[in-house]
Amino acid sequence: MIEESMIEAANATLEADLDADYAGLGARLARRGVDIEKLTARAMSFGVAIPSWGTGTGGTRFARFPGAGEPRGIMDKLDDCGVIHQLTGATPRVSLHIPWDKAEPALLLEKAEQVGLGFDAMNSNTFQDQPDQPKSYKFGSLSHTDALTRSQAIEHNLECIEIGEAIGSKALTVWIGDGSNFPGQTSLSRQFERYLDSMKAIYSGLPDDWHIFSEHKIYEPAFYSTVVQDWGTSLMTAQELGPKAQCLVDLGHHAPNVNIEMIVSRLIRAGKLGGFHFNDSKYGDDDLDSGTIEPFRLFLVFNELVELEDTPGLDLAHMIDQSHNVTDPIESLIVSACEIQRAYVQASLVDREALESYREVNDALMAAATLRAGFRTDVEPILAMARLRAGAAIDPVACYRRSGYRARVAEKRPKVTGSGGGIV
Ligand SMILES: [Mn+2]
Repeated sequence: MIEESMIEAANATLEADLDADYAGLGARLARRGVDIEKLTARAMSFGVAIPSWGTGTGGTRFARFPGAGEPRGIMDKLDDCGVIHQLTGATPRVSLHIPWDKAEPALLLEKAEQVGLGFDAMNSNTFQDQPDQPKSYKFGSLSHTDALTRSQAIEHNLECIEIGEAIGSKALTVWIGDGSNFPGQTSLSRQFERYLDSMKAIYSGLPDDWHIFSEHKIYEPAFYSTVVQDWGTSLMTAQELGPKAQCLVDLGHHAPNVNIEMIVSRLIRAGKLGGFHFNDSKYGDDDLDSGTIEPFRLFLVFNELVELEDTPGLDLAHMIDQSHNVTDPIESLIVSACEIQRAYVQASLVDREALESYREVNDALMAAATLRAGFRTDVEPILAMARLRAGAAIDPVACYRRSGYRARVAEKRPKVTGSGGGIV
């Protein structure tokens, strides 16, 4: 972790400027009838979970180029996640992936407490073969033609729930790589039936206060068809399973230009939106950092969430899921958490009353302008003030670089040489 005194010293040099910027923005917002303190309180209440796997350098199927001080295992990952939360004040929980993060639950809890974190949704992995597993997932897992392979995948998911229960998690996210690479290779309908049957078996092992999230993805690793390819299939799954089943929307898992904010709106209408995996993409699921390519789309997603935030039962799991191939993962996760929080705050300052009145009289131009006024507002002083008040860093990346954390852990963590990549 980073010394508190170091964060305080870094903040001390920036505080006067921040106060001036905050006061200026506060005055501008007041003229629009917006109370800056309410926005700052909202920023402080916002949290997004860090994916444990995001703390390692990601890769493509071509290569992976690990950086210095790569985490050796879950305990190192939790250290890194602790630093991200320490500096941003916006990432209070970690989402684990099993079996990658398997460890004694008592030790996980002890470490999480040490670094000031809790646990978010659990993630199962039936898209890879583990060294000791009897059945291969080469041709699928939960939807495999072979009953024993399906059972093995179901058992693994039940084990993820068991581990999650021991560490205070309340949800399981299921994403499968099942699909096909050739037309005719599989029965599209029977494969889906087998998937549903397997999901029902997992659902029956779900504790009462848990949720199961089905995560859709348009393609890859299967390149012709994917069993849970879009939100329609995900919604059908969630509806068929029951009230504890919901859909998880990973922003990168859609075709380019798909209107994701509409999917968000529809899933909330159906009472089936469970959470998000935030990231960004240019072409396909290339897992770029949140807010780097299409910040306006991120804002529009949050606009739906804020507009519908009083919907009964809406309780979303916000998680990041992206691949950091060319940056220090800690820096990317810091910036991404702040970008996600930024979109939330920008969406929160949209004048909803005005927007609604323009909609009612079909004033498309002013409705769009009202929405854009939120997106165009530079809310950085609000985010920085939220961090300062939470004891985090006004400028988290600068503070992180000055701390020398990466060089320090690199001394303890052995150098990892390049290897074939792969990230979900
Ligand atoms: Mn995902």
